[in-house]
Amino acid sequence: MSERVSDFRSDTVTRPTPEMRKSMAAAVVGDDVLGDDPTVQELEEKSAKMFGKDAALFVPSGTMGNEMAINVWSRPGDEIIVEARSHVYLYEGAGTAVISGVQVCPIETSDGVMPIDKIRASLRDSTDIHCPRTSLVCIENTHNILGGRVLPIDYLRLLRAFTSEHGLRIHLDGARLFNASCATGIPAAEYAALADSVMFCLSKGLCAPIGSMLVGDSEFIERASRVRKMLGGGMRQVGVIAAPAIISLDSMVDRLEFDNERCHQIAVGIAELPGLLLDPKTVETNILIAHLEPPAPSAGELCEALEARGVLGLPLGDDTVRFVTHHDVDADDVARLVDAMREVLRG
Ligand code: TLP
Repeated sequence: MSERVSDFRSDTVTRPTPEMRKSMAAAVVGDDVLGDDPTVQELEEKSAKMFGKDAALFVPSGTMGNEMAINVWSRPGDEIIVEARSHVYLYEGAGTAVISGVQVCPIETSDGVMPIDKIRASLRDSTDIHCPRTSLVCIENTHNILGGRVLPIDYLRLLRAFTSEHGLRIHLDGARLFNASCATGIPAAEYAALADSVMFCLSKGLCAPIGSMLVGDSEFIERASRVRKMLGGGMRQVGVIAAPAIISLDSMVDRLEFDNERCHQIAVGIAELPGLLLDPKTVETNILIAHLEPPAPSAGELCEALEARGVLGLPLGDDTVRFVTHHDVDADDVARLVDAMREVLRG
């Protein structure tokens, strides 16, 4: 294997920039559990403002932020509606069941957009003693495992009207919401206005080393902060990691458009290869999911062959592979990935 590695496994692999490292050393800190850390306060105020919400809470991970929101919006024995390939359903260790005691009702889609009719048909009759109460709809924008798809704003408006009519809450897993904003030009606050709570990640394309934010109204954040403490997510002199996160919000958001563009270039470069099922039109942001069929090798074998050429991708099962663009891959890395894919798949 050559020395340089082009790592497309995830945007979570991004490292803090030199400016972020400096900010960590210089950060003014205090005990955040006691409400004393000015750097965390600055990050929370900035986040709330960007998302047009009352308040925000710094949390150690996106997973914890999602699970905290689910816990606040539901009671044990409730049912929540989730997309069938969403992160909260597939990749949070059944935290919904373990932490909040809720049952999930997954809805299958090809693009993350759960049809309102299907949601309506999934609502449970809470007046019937046999049924759980439906309390929450979780959405994911962009949708990771369905290939970084952006949920259309018109759909989100319809969903909001529907949930208001039925007394349901909406939690938005916006781990990569800024990638959606860059793709559509729609500000994060406009998306956030159509949800009761939003989680977004600082440690993915925005390059911060650790952390995510949960935003919502004051009462929600007050309740969420109790849940964070219960889960062991109350952190002390955490200004050292809030400082680079502030740089993320100030200077890493707009550049996500390059990641989106590069991902599209990869899609165009590899779409015609034998055994690859991929429509470049569906690659809207920084995640590319391609399905494989003969004569292509399995996803595991493909990733091994790529690794031998200094390129990393992520196999998702036997017949699906994921490539994610981010701050730490440039145009040369993109060319390397496309060349390596051509070499391997054309045999
Ligand atoms: N996603 C990771 C893996 O866990 C799959 C990745 O490499 O993409 N929501 C969404 C939509 C996510 O993609 C992720 C992480 C999370 C939540 C959780 O964030 P963290 O890793 O901070 O807990």
